[in-house]
Amino acid sequence: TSPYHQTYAERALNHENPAAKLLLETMERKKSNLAVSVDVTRSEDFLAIVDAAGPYVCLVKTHVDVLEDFDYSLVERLQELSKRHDFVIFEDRKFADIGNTVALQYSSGVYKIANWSHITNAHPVPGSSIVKGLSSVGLPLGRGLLLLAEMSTKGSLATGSYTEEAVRMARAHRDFVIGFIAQRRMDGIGAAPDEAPEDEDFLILTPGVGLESKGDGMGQQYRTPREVVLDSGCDVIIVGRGIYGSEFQPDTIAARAERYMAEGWAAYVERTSS
Ligand code: 5BU
Repeated sequence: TSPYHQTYAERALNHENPAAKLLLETMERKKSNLAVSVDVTRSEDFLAIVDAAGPYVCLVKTHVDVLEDFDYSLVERLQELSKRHDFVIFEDRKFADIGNTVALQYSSGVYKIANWSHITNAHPVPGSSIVKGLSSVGLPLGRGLLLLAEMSTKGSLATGSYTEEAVRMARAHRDFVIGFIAQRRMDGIGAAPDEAPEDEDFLILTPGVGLESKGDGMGQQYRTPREVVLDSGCDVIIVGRGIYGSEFQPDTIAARAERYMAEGWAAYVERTSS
């Protein structure tokens, strides 16, 4: 059976990479394929949102560079919440430079992302040297990388042969590349029929998910959890403003997160039982 029909628990056994295993096991344990994306500028709001949504999510996706009062102690508090609520951490850094530079950006600077983020991501645009650079830092730490094979935005250039090349790049680095940011399953894409490994199982994490709106007026496009998980076969739904809105009110955040979690899980149950 293909990963589309397999349970997250079954798929956890197919993965050697510790970050991929941890994510799949967390999804199964919490019965959640929901990730919350927290794009706010104040650490206090950031932590309040993570704390409110934490019980309902398998993963928290960060953009730590938008925090105007960032201090490294924020990382420790995020890690505490990650233990308390049992979620994986994904810094959505979208690395895009030469191997040597991304290795420095990943390990060093103010954020030291590799120290605390189980998963990060990269644009395949520089070629496979970007994976080499990042894996030199991340692999010894048990981290995992997602390649940006597609984007959710209107007019995205990551389509067609670019997407196919991203999948080939991942296939060549399966110890570190655990999957993709994409809008659909990538199994077998870009491979001749006899080329795609039988046991190919990439995780698909998908932003651009919302129940209330179709877009944000700045190019973002939203689909529902059901469209993303059931119709397109993605594994993790990533929801930002659909959960935390503009008021950052803990009860509302918890209620919205619970709703997205329920919808995402129902779509997964339907998919794995079909
Ligand atoms: P939203 O508030 O649910 O629209 O936030 C979506 C998040 O996902 C935001 O952090 C983006 O940076 C991120 N994102 C995206 O929206 N679309 C993409 O294709 C990629 C990332 Br890659």
